[in-house]
Amino acid sequence: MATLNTTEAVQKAVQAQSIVDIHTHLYPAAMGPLFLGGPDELVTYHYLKAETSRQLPSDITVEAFNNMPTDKQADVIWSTLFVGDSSPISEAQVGVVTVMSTLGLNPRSDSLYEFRTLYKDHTPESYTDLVFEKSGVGTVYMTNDPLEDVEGGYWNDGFDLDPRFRAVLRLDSALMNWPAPVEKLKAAGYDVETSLSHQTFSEIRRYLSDWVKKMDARYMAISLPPDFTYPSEESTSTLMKECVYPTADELDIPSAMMVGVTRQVNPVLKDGGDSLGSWDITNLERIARDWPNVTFLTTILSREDQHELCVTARKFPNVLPFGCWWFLNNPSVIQEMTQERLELLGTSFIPQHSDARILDQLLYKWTHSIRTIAPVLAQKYDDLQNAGWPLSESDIARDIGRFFGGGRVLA
Ligand code: FIX
Ligand code: ZN
Repeated sequence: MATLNTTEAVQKAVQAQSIVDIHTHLYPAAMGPLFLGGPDELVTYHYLKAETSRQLPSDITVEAFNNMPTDKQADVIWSTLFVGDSSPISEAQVGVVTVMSTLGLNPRSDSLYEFRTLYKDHTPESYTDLVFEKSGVGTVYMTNDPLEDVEGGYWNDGFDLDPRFRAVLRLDSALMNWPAPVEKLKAAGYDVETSLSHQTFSEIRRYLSDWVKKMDARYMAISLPPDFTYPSEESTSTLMKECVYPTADELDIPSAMMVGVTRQVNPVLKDGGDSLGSWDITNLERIARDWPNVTFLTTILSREDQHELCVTARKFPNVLPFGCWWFLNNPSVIQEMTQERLELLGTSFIPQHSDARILDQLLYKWTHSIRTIAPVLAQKYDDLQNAGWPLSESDIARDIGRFFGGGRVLA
Protein backbone atom coordinates (compact mmCIF):
# COMPACT_ATOMS: atom_id res chain seq x y z
CA MET A 1 0.00 0.00 0.00
CA ALA A 2 1.40 3.43 -0.98
CA THR A 3 2.06 5.87 1.84
CA LEU A 4 -0.94 8.11 2.36
CA ASN A 5 -0.61 11.88 2.43
CA THR A 6 -2.20 12.22 5.84
CA THR A 7 -2.47 16.01 5.77
CA GLU A 8 -4.60 15.82 2.63
CA ALA A 9 -6.61 12.83 3.85
CA VAL A 10 -7.45 14.52 7.17
CA GLN A 11 -8.37 17.75 5.39
CA LYS A 12 -10.63 15.89 2.97
CA ALA A 13 -12.35 13.91 5.73
CA VAL A 14 -12.93 17.01 7.85
CA GLN A 15 -14.43 18.88 4.93
CA ALA A 16 -16.82 16.02 4.19
CA GLN A 17 -17.87 15.66 7.84
CA SER A 18 -21.06 17.27 9.07
CA ILE A 19 -20.06 18.58 12.51
CA VAL A 20 -22.07 17.73 15.62
CA ASP A 21 -21.37 20.53 18.11
CA ILE A 22 -22.08 18.97 21.50
CA HIS A 23 -22.12 22.11 23.67
CA THR A 24 -23.34 25.54 22.60
CA HIS A 25 -25.54 28.29 23.99
CA LEU A 26 -27.32 28.73 20.64
CA TYR A 27 -31.08 28.73 20.14
CA PRO A 28 -33.17 28.36 17.00
CA ALA A 29 -34.94 31.26 15.31
CA ALA A 30 -38.28 29.97 16.62
CA MET A 31 -37.16 30.85 20.16
CA GLY A 32 -37.41 34.57 19.36
CA PRO A 33 -35.25 36.74 21.63
CA LEU A 34 -33.07 33.79 22.63
CA PHE A 35 -31.75 33.58 19.07
CA LEU A 36 -28.57 35.67 18.88
CA GLY A 37 -26.88 36.51 15.60
CA GLY A 38 -25.33 39.35 13.62
CA PRO A 39 -22.64 41.97 14.21
CA ASP A 40 -23.91 43.67 17.36
CA GLU A 41 -24.25 40.41 19.29
CA LEU A 42 -21.03 39.02 17.83
CA VAL A 43 -18.95 42.04 18.78
CA THR A 44 -20.46 42.30 22.28
CA TYR A 45 -19.55 38.66 23.12
CA HIS A 46 -18.44 38.59 26.74
CA TYR A 47 -14.90 37.52 25.81
CA LEU A 48 -14.57 40.75 23.80
CA LYS A 49 -16.21 42.87 26.49
CA ALA A 50 -13.63 41.61 28.98
CA GLU A 51 -10.83 42.43 26.53
CA THR A 52 -12.28 45.89 25.86
CA SER A 53 -12.48 46.63 29.59
CA ARG A 54 -8.66 46.50 29.65
CA GLN A 55 -8.39 49.41 27.25
CA LEU A 56 -11.63 51.40 27.41
CA PRO A 57 -11.24 55.08 26.44
CA SER A 58 -10.57 57.07 29.65
CA ASP A 59 -13.92 58.90 29.47
CA ILE A 60 -15.95 55.62 29.61
CA THR A 61 -16.16 53.62 32.83
CA VAL A 62 -17.09 49.92 32.74
CA GLU A 63 -20.37 50.81 34.50
CA ALA A 64 -21.20 53.48 31.88
CA PHE A 65 -20.33 50.99 29.16
CA ASN A 66 -22.65 48.39 30.73
CA ASN A 67 -25.53 50.87 30.63
CA MET A 68 -25.22 51.48 26.89
CA PRO A 69 -27.56 49.73 24.46
CA THR A 70 -26.04 46.77 22.61
CA ASP A 71 -25.39 48.61 19.34
CA LYS A 72 -23.55 51.43 21.17
CA GLN A 73 -21.48 48.86 23.09
CA ALA A 74 -20.65 47.22 19.77
CA ASP A 75 -19.49 50.58 18.38
CA VAL A 76 -17.23 51.15 21.40
CA ILE A 77 -15.77 47.63 21.14
CA TRP A 78 -15.29 48.00 17.40
CA SER A 79 -13.45 51.29 17.69
CA THR A 80 -11.40 50.13 20.70
CA LEU A 81 -10.30 46.70 19.53
CA PHE A 82 -10.56 46.79 15.75
CA VAL A 83 -10.02 50.40 14.66
CA GLY A 84 -7.84 51.40 17.61
CA ASP A 85 -4.09 51.67 17.80
CA SER A 86 -3.28 47.96 18.08
CA SER A 87 -3.92 44.85 15.97
CA PRO A 88 -6.89 42.59 16.89
CA ILE A 89 -4.70 39.64 17.70
CA SER A 90 -6.36 37.76 20.59
CA GLU A 91 -8.21 34.54 19.74
CA ALA A 92 -11.63 36.17 20.19
CA GLN A 93 -10.60 39.18 18.13
CA VAL A 94 -9.19 37.10 15.27
CA GLY A 95 -12.49 35.20 15.47
CA VAL A 96 -14.45 38.28 14.44
CA VAL A 97 -12.03 38.85 11.57
CA THR A 98 -12.57 35.25 10.38
CA VAL A 99 -16.35 35.64 10.57
CA MET A 100 -16.29 38.85 8.53
CA SER A 101 -13.92 37.46 5.91
CA THR A 102 -16.03 34.30 5.60
CA LEU A 103 -19.08 36.48 4.95
CA GLY A 104 -17.19 38.42 2.26
CA LEU A 105 -16.91 41.58 4.40
CA ASN A 106 -13.92 43.86 4.88
CA PRO A 107 -12.79 43.41 8.51
CA ARG A 108 -10.63 46.52 8.29
CA SER A 109 -13.65 48.73 8.08
CA ASP A 110 -14.05 51.85 10.24
CA SER A 111 -17.54 50.83 11.31
CA LEU A 112 -19.93 47.89 11.45
CA TYR A 113 -22.15 49.49 8.79
CA GLU A 114 -21.48 46.95 6.03
CA PHE A 115 -21.93 43.97 8.37
CA ARG A 116 -25.15 45.45 9.79
CA THR A 117 -26.50 45.95 6.28
CA LEU A 118 -25.76 42.33 5.35
CA TYR A 119 -27.43 41.08 8.54
CA LYS A 120 -30.54 43.23 8.01
CA ASP A 121 -31.04 41.54 4.64
CA HIS A 122 -31.59 38.22 6.42
CA THR A 123 -34.25 36.70 8.58
CA PRO A 124 -33.04 34.69 11.59
CA GLU A 125 -34.06 31.58 9.63
CA SER A 126 -32.13 32.47 6.47
CA TYR A 127 -29.10 33.54 8.53
CA THR A 128 -29.19 30.18 10.34
CA ASP A 129 -29.16 28.37 7.00
CA LEU A 130 -26.28 30.51 5.75
CA VAL A 131 -24.15 29.98 8.87
CA PHE A 132 -24.80 26.24 9.11
CA GLU A 133 -23.92 25.83 5.44
CA LYS A 134 -20.73 27.89 5.56
CA SER A 135 -19.49 26.46 8.88
CA GLY A 136 -19.98 22.77 8.03
CA VAL A 137 -21.96 22.34 11.25
CA GLY A 138 -24.98 20.07 10.92
CA THR A 139 -26.24 19.75 14.50
CA VAL A 140 -25.85 21.84 17.65
CA TYR A 141 -26.66 20.90 21.21
CA MET A 142 -28.21 23.76 23.16
CA THR A 143 -28.11 24.74 26.86
CA ASN A 144 -31.73 24.63 28.01
CA ASP A 145 -33.09 25.90 31.29
CA PRO A 146 -36.87 25.60 31.70
CA LEU A 147 -36.68 27.63 34.93
CA GLU A 148 -35.48 30.65 32.98
CA ASP A 149 -38.62 32.77 32.36
CA VAL A 150 -38.38 33.45 28.63
CA GLU A 151 -37.05 30.02 27.73
CA GLY A 152 -39.53 28.23 30.00
CA GLY A 153 -42.35 30.05 28.22
CA TYR A 154 -41.32 28.58 24.86
CA TRP A 155 -41.14 25.03 26.19
CA ASN A 156 -44.42 25.34 28.08
CA ASP A 157 -46.32 26.92 25.16
CA GLY A 158 -44.70 24.69 22.54
CA PHE A 159 -42.85 25.63 19.34
CA ASP A 160 -41.52 23.89 16.23
CA LEU A 161 -37.98 22.87 17.08
CA ASP A 162 -35.58 23.11 14.13
CA PRO A 163 -34.21 19.53 13.98
CA ARG A 164 -30.64 20.86 13.69
CA PHE A 165 -30.96 21.92 17.35
CA ARG A 166 -30.99 19.34 20.17
CA ALA A 167 -31.95 19.94 23.76
CA VAL A 168 -29.75 19.58 26.83
CA LEU A 169 -31.24 20.03 30.29
CA ARG A 170 -29.00 22.49 32.11
CA LEU A 171 -29.13 22.09 35.88
CA ASP A 172 -27.27 25.06 37.37
CA SER A 173 -30.29 27.17 38.25
CA ALA A 174 -32.27 24.20 39.63
CA LEU A 175 -29.52 22.82 41.87
CA MET A 176 -26.82 25.35 42.72
CA ASN A 177 -26.83 27.42 45.92
CA TRP A 178 -29.64 25.45 47.53
CA PRO A 179 -32.17 26.59 48.82
CA ALA A 180 -32.08 29.51 46.32
CA PRO A 181 -33.85 27.43 43.59
CA VAL A 182 -36.77 26.42 45.86
CA GLU A 183 -39.17 29.20 44.85
CA LYS A 184 -38.63 28.66 41.10
CA LEU A 185 -39.06 24.91 41.39
CA LYS A 186 -42.24 25.36 43.42
CA ALA A 187 -43.58 27.84 40.86
CA ALA A 188 -42.88 25.21 38.17
CA GLY A 189 -45.02 22.71 40.10
CA TYR A 190 -42.42 20.78 42.09
CA ASP A 191 -43.11 20.63 45.81
CA VAL A 192 -39.52 20.81 47.07
CA GLU A 193 -38.64 21.85 50.63
CA THR A 194 -35.82 24.09 51.79
CA SER A 195 -34.29 21.11 53.57
CA LEU A 196 -32.59 18.33 51.62
CA SER A 197 -35.36 15.91 52.57
CA HIS A 198 -36.62 12.76 50.85
CA GLN A 199 -39.51 14.80 49.50
CA THR A 200 -37.06 17.31 47.98
CA PHE A 201 -35.02 14.55 46.35
CA SER A 202 -38.06 12.85 44.90
CA GLU A 203 -39.51 16.12 43.57
CA ILE A 204 -36.20 17.07 41.94
CA ARG A 205 -35.99 13.63 40.36
CA ARG A 206 -39.52 14.20 39.03
CA TYR A 207 -38.45 17.61 37.66
CA LEU A 208 -35.41 16.10 35.90
CA SER A 209 -37.32 13.21 34.45
CA ASP A 210 -40.30 15.32 33.29
CA TRP A 211 -38.10 17.87 31.59
CA VAL A 212 -35.72 15.40 29.95
CA LYS A 213 -38.78 13.80 28.40
CA LYS A 214 -40.57 17.05 27.52
CA MET A 215 -37.51 18.54 25.77
CA ASP A 216 -36.17 15.22 24.52
CA ALA A 217 -32.94 16.24 26.23
CA ARG A 218 -30.00 14.15 25.07
CA TYR A 219 -28.07 14.72 28.27
CA MET A 220 -28.15 16.74 31.53
CA ALA A 221 -25.39 19.28 32.20
CA ILE A 222 -24.08 21.33 35.10
CA SER A 223 -21.11 23.61 35.63
CA LEU A 224 -19.35 23.16 38.96
CA PRO A 225 -16.78 25.10 41.00
CA PRO A 226 -13.23 23.86 41.66
CA ASP A 227 -14.15 22.99 45.26
CA PHE A 228 -16.91 20.57 44.19
CA THR A 229 -16.42 17.48 46.32
CA TYR A 230 -17.99 14.03 46.07
CA PRO A 231 -19.29 12.56 48.26
CA SER A 232 -20.01 15.43 50.58
CA GLU A 233 -22.67 17.00 52.80
CA GLU A 234 -22.58 20.09 50.61
CA SER A 235 -25.95 20.70 48.91
CA THR A 236 -24.98 20.52 45.20
CA SER A 237 -23.00 17.35 45.78
CA THR A 238 -25.89 15.79 47.72
CA LEU A 239 -28.33 16.69 44.94
CA MET A 240 -26.04 15.24 42.29
CA LYS A 241 -25.80 11.99 44.27
CA GLU A 242 -29.46 11.69 45.24
CA CYS A 243 -31.08 13.08 42.09
CA VAL A 244 -28.93 13.65 38.99
CA TYR A 245 -26.80 10.52 38.83
CA PRO A 246 -29.73 8.15 39.59
CA THR A 247 -31.88 9.91 36.96
CA ALA A 248 -29.12 9.69 34.35
CA ASP A 249 -28.82 6.00 35.18
CA GLU A 250 -32.56 5.40 35.00
CA LEU A 251 -33.13 7.37 31.78
CA ASP A 252 -29.89 6.09 30.25
CA ILE A 253 -28.58 9.52 29.24
CA PRO A 254 -25.17 11.06 29.96
CA SER A 255 -24.53 13.41 32.86
CA ALA A 256 -22.22 16.23 31.73
CA MET A 257 -20.01 17.92 34.29
CA MET A 258 -18.16 21.11 33.41
CA VAL A 259 -15.85 21.67 36.32
CA GLY A 260 -13.52 24.39 37.52
CA VAL A 261 -15.44 27.62 37.09
CA THR A 262 -15.37 30.30 39.80
CA ARG A 263 -18.31 32.54 39.00
CA GLN A 264 -18.19 36.31 39.25
CA VAL A 265 -14.72 37.02 40.58
CA ASN A 266 -15.24 40.45 39.00
CA PRO A 267 -19.02 40.99 38.84
CA VAL A 268 -18.84 44.30 36.98
CA LEU A 269 -17.79 42.32 33.91
CA LYS A 270 -20.99 40.19 34.10
CA ASP A 271 -20.51 36.96 32.05
CA GLY A 272 -16.94 38.08 31.38
CA GLY A 273 -16.23 38.19 35.13
CA ASP A 274 -15.99 34.41 35.68
CA SER A 275 -12.64 32.73 36.30
CA LEU A 276 -11.23 29.28 37.00
CA GLY A 277 -9.45 27.02 39.44
CA SER A 278 -7.99 23.52 39.50
CA TRP A 279 -10.17 20.55 40.56
CA ASP A 280 -9.16 17.57 42.66
CA ILE A 281 -9.88 14.77 40.17
CA THR A 282 -10.03 12.09 42.86
CA ASN A 283 -13.64 13.33 43.10
CA LEU A 284 -14.24 12.22 39.52
CA GLU A 285 -12.72 8.82 40.30
CA ARG A 286 -15.22 8.37 43.14
CA ILE A 287 -18.16 9.51 41.00
CA ALA A 288 -17.23 7.25 38.09
CA ARG A 289 -16.69 4.29 40.43
CA ASP A 290 -20.04 4.74 42.21
CA TRP A 291 -22.03 5.14 38.97
CA PRO A 292 -20.53 2.70 36.47
CA ASN A 293 -23.62 2.72 34.23
CA VAL A 294 -23.66 6.49 33.76
CA THR A 295 -21.59 8.13 31.02
CA PHE A 296 -19.92 11.24 32.41
CA LEU A 297 -19.24 13.74 29.66
CA THR A 298 -16.49 15.69 31.35
CA THR A 299 -14.75 18.94 30.55
CA ILE A 300 -12.49 20.68 33.04
CA LEU A 301 -11.49 24.32 32.87
CA SER A 302 -8.02 24.36 34.30
CA ARG A 303 -5.13 23.55 31.97
CA GLU A 304 -3.18 21.80 34.71
CA ASP A 305 -5.97 19.22 35.19
CA GLN A 306 -5.98 17.96 31.62
CA HIS A 307 -3.39 15.22 31.89
CA GLU A 308 -5.00 13.82 35.03
CA LEU A 309 -8.41 13.82 33.31
CA CYS A 310 -6.94 11.64 30.54
CA VAL A 311 -5.50 9.23 33.09
CA THR A 312 -8.83 9.05 34.94
CA ALA A 313 -10.61 8.33 31.65
CA ARG A 314 -8.20 5.43 31.09
CA LYS A 315 -9.31 3.98 34.41
CA PHE A 316 -13.02 4.57 33.92
CA PRO A 317 -14.63 3.86 30.52
CA ASN A 318 -17.70 5.81 31.65
CA VAL A 319 -15.65 9.06 31.74
CA LEU A 320 -15.76 10.73 28.32
CA PRO A 321 -13.59 13.86 28.10
CA PHE A 322 -14.89 16.49 25.72
CA GLY A 323 -13.88 19.85 24.33
CA CYS A 324 -11.32 22.50 25.15
CA TRP A 325 -13.55 24.69 27.25
CA TRP A 326 -13.57 28.52 27.39
CA PHE A 327 -10.08 29.73 28.42
CA LEU A 328 -8.65 26.51 26.93
CA ASN A 329 -10.19 27.23 23.54
CA ASN A 330 -6.99 28.76 22.22
CA PRO A 331 -4.70 27.17 19.61
CA SER A 332 -1.68 26.66 21.89
CA VAL A 333 -3.75 24.80 24.49
CA ILE A 334 -5.93 22.89 22.01
CA GLN A 335 -2.78 21.55 20.39
CA GLU A 336 -1.34 20.33 23.67
CA MET A 337 -4.62 18.87 24.94
CA THR A 338 -5.36 17.06 21.68
CA GLN A 339 -1.89 15.55 21.60
CA GLU A 340 -2.14 14.23 25.15
CA ARG A 341 -5.67 12.94 24.64
CA LEU A 342 -4.69 11.07 21.46
CA GLU A 343 -1.67 9.57 23.15
CA LEU A 344 -3.57 8.41 26.22
CA LEU A 345 -7.08 7.76 24.90
CA GLY A 346 -6.76 7.01 21.17
CA THR A 347 -10.06 7.90 19.55
CA SER A 348 -12.16 7.66 22.73
CA PHE A 349 -12.76 11.36 23.43
CA ILE A 350 -14.60 14.27 21.80
CA PRO A 351 -11.94 16.81 20.80
CA GLN A 352 -13.97 19.98 20.69
CA HIS A 353 -17.25 21.82 21.12
CA SER A 354 -17.75 25.47 20.17
CA ASP A 355 -19.53 26.96 23.19
CA ALA A 356 -20.93 29.42 20.64
CA ARG A 357 -23.39 31.93 22.10
CA ILE A 358 -23.90 33.86 18.89
CA LEU A 359 -24.73 31.96 15.72
CA ASP A 360 -21.99 33.70 13.68
CA GLN A 361 -19.36 32.21 16.02
CA LEU A 362 -19.83 28.82 14.36
CA LEU A 363 -18.00 30.42 11.42
CA TYR A 364 -14.79 30.89 13.37
CA LYS A 365 -14.76 28.59 16.37
CA TRP A 366 -14.80 25.47 14.20
CA THR A 367 -12.39 26.71 11.51
CA HIS A 368 -9.94 27.84 14.18
CA SER A 369 -10.15 24.61 16.19
CA ILE A 370 -9.83 22.39 13.15
CA ARG A 371 -6.86 24.40 11.92
CA THR A 372 -5.08 23.30 15.10
CA ILE A 373 -6.50 19.80 15.51
CA ALA A 374 -6.05 18.60 11.88
CA PRO A 375 -2.22 18.78 11.86
CA VAL A 376 -2.09 17.02 15.26
CA LEU A 377 -4.19 14.19 13.80
CA ALA A 378 -2.13 14.07 10.60
CA GLN A 379 1.06 13.77 12.68
CA LYS A 380 -0.46 10.90 14.66
CA TYR A 381 -1.47 9.11 11.43
CA ASP A 382 2.09 9.61 10.13
CA ASP A 383 3.39 7.96 13.31
CA LEU A 384 1.00 5.07 12.73
CA GLN A 385 2.10 4.63 9.11
CA ASN A 386 5.74 4.82 10.11
CA ALA A 387 5.11 2.07 12.65
CA GLY A 388 4.02 -0.16 9.75
CA TRP A 389 0.21 0.22 9.76
CA PRO A 390 -1.23 0.34 6.22
CA LEU A 391 -3.60 3.30 6.43
CA SER A 392 -6.48 4.12 4.09
CA GLU A 393 -8.52 7.26 3.51
CA SER A 394 -11.59 5.47 4.78
CA ASP A 395 -9.86 4.69 8.11
CA ILE A 396 -9.28 8.40 8.57
CA ALA A 397 -12.81 9.34 7.48
CA ARG A 398 -14.24 6.86 10.01
CA ASP A 399 -12.17 8.32 12.85
CA ILE A 400 -13.01 11.91 11.87
CA GLY A 401 -16.67 10.87 11.89
CA ARG A 402 -16.25 9.74 15.47
CA PHE A 403 -14.30 12.81 16.59
CA PHE A 404 -16.53 15.47 15.01
CA GLY A 405 -19.81 13.61 14.62
CA GLY A 406 -20.74 13.48 18.32
CA GLY A 407 -18.67 10.45 19.33
CA ARG A 408 -20.35 7.20 20.27
CA VAL A 409 -22.97 8.76 22.55
CA LEU A 410 -24.12 11.98 20.84
CA ALA A 411 -24.02 11.17 17.11
O1 FIX B 1 -21.12 27.43 31.82
C1 FIX B 1 -20.95 27.39 30.59
O2 FIX B 1 -21.57 26.64 29.84
C2 FIX B 1 -19.90 28.32 30.02
O3 FIX B 1 -19.47 27.82 28.80
C3 FIX B 1 -20.45 29.72 29.85
O4 FIX B 1 -21.22 30.05 30.92
C4 FIX B 1 -19.35 30.76 29.60
O5 FIX B 1 -19.84 32.03 29.91
C5 FIX B 1 -18.90 30.71 28.19
O6 FIX B 1 -19.49 31.32 27.35
C6 FIX B 1 -17.72 29.98 27.87
O7 FIX B 1 -17.33 29.84 26.72
ZN1 ZN C 1 -20.96 26.79 27.84
